[in-house]
Parts: sequence; structure tokens; C-alpha cells
Amino acid sequence: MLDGKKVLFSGMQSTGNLTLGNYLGALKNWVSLTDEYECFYCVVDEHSITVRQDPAVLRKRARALLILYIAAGIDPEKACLYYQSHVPAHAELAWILDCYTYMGEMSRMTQFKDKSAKHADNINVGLFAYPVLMASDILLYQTDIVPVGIDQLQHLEICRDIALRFNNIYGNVFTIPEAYVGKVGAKIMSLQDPSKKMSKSDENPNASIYLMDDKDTIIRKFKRAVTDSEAHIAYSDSQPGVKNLIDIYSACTGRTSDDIVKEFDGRGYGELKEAAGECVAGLLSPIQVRCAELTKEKDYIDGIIKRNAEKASYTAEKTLRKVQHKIGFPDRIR
Ligand code: ATP
Ligand code: LTN
Repeated sequence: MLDGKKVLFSGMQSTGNLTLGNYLGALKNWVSLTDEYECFYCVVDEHSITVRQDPAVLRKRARALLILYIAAGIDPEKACLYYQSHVPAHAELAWILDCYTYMGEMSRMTQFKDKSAKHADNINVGLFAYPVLMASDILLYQTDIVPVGIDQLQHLEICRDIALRFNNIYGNVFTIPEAYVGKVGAKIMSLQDPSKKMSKSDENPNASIYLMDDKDTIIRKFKRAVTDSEAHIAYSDSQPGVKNLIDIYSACTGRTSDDIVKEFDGRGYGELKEAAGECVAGLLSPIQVRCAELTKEKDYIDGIIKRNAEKASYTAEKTLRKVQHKIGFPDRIR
């Protein structure tokens, strides 16, 4: 609890252009939870360097991501929006928790397996220990809930395991967090291969809708979306492409999949694609306009970055000092 409210923490990597999957699976839920919880929304730039980055591009993307959080509707006066690298406690706690995490646990993580297969020339220790840094992010703020897409549930489980292990040795140091997965949009699939999740690092640009895509591009990508040859609109695992289009349409409109299937009964895939495309373009357009406006407001954004790094550090350091004391590091002399 912080100021009488439960605490929420979440973060995104500043690696690439955000997709509709990131928006519907995570960001959209963040916006709706801001009033109810004391929220920390982090740009996890330290996680980003587990894969090689161009420094100038990384810096630019980190700022663009923080701006996007605001443009998507998060009020920076209510929620704490900040860069992970501006709060040293994240890396410090990660080192400590590394010493309470087993190699076997980390090597089972599917994201590690996927990313090490994809970047076989750079399987670094950071990539391996990635979930421990993520656990530190969450545990530093005594977080109650963590809104994420389904792909991150395994990391959340390991975070809870590490926290419970630590609490069992040292007493109640960490709050045990719960995952929060939205009812719709928790796993948006690639438009080109509906067996894979839509991902910002997909090499095929037609597979993902980027949040900054213009309307024509969005409509074109939906038109090209892979479906099947059944020529009938149903919400079924045997028609994953069509199911994905319905999920997207449902997440954007708030309507149920049943309702959408009824609306499109007897109509062609082309009509469903067009409806989904129009709806996504309408949803993204105001966010794009706001991003462009905010990008010009340099002093306003700088102020948010400075203030929030201080606010996050204050809360994070309280937990870090407690942990350091519990494990036997010498107390600071005041
Ligand atoms: P990368 O391709 O670089 O691994 P990513 O697109 O998977 O990145 P992340 O930065 O790992 O994105 O994820 C940010 C948030 O978006 C997480 O909460 C994640 O669960 C969610 N998310 C990512 N992809 C999807 C998707 N296709 N559907 C729903 N949620 C998603
Ligand atoms: N691993 C997450 C990003 C992330 C995160 C976090 C999400 C880093 N730290 C803490 C929630 C809470 C990802 O790849 N999407």
C-alpha cells in the first residue's frame, strides 16, 4: 500500500516500434487502472540492452516511449512515469536477487530460449538474468498488481517465487505481486502468421500494426492479413487468423466475440478486415496526434522525467535499504 492505495507496476522495453499487441495487451489496461492504484509505469531501458542497441536510437526510443505512455492517456500527475536507468536501486536489487535465483530456473524461461535462438551470437548473462531484473522492478515498489500480456506470466511466476523464497528466509520483506491480464487483447497474434504473437521485433512489417502507422498502411495490412479457406466467420481455434481479427475488433470496440460473429454472419472476410482496420485506425489516430504535440513540449516532458525519477527513487530506496539491512550489509552512517 502507498498513500492508502494498492500499488501497480508495469514496464515496456524501448526496443522498436510499439505494436497494436503492446497497446491492446498492456498499455490500454494501464490507462484504465491509473485511478484505482498508485501506479509506476517504467521505460525499462536496462532490459533493452540484453539485445544489442544503437545508442542514439535507444535514447530516442526511450523518450518516444515515455511520451507514448502519456499520449495513450496516462496522466503523468497521477502515475509515476520514469526511466529504469534513472533509478539505480533496480540494478542494485537485481544483483542481490541474482544470489537468490537458480540457474535451472532461469534456463527454463521461454523468452530466454526464444531470444537466445534469435540472437545466437550474443547470448549474454544479462539476457539470462533478465527475469531477475524484472523481479527487482516489481518488488522494489511493494507492488500488488502487474498488468501484462500472457507472454509475461512466466516471468511473473518466477518473481513471486523469488519473493517468497526471500521472505521465507528474512521475514516479510516483499509484497507478493499478482499478475493482471485483461479480458480481451491479452494475446494479439501476427497478421501474417496467426500462430505467433504480434511482436515489435518481427522482421516482416506486414505482420504487425505499429502504433504510428497511418490509416492507409493499417487498412492495407489488414487487407493482407492471413486467414483461411473456410470462407465463414466463426470464433474458433481452428480459424486462428479470423479469431485474431475478431479479438482485435472486440478489444477496440468493447463488444463481445459472439456479438461480432453475429454481425458478420454470412459476410466475407474482406468486410471483417475492413471493419477491424477502420476501427484500429480510429483508435490510433488521436494517440498519434497527441504524440506529435507532446514531442514538441520539451520542458514539460523534461520536468516529468526529473520529478518522477526522484519520486520512484524515494520509494525504491526504502525497500532496497530494508533488503540490504536484512541480508547483513553494514547500515549507512547518517
Ligand atoms: P519484443 O518483440 O521486442 O520481445 P514485444 O512486442 O513482445 O517485444 P514487450 O516490450 O516485451 O513487447 O512487451 C510489452 C508489453 O506488451 C508486455 O506486457 C507484453 O505482455 C505485452 N505484449 C507484447 N506483445 C503482445 C501481444 N502480441 N499481445 C498482447 N500483449 C502483448
Ligand atoms: N519483461 C517485460 C518488460 C518488463 C516488465 C517489468 C513488465 C520489465 N520489467 C516489470 C512488467 C513489470 C516485457 O518484455 N514485456
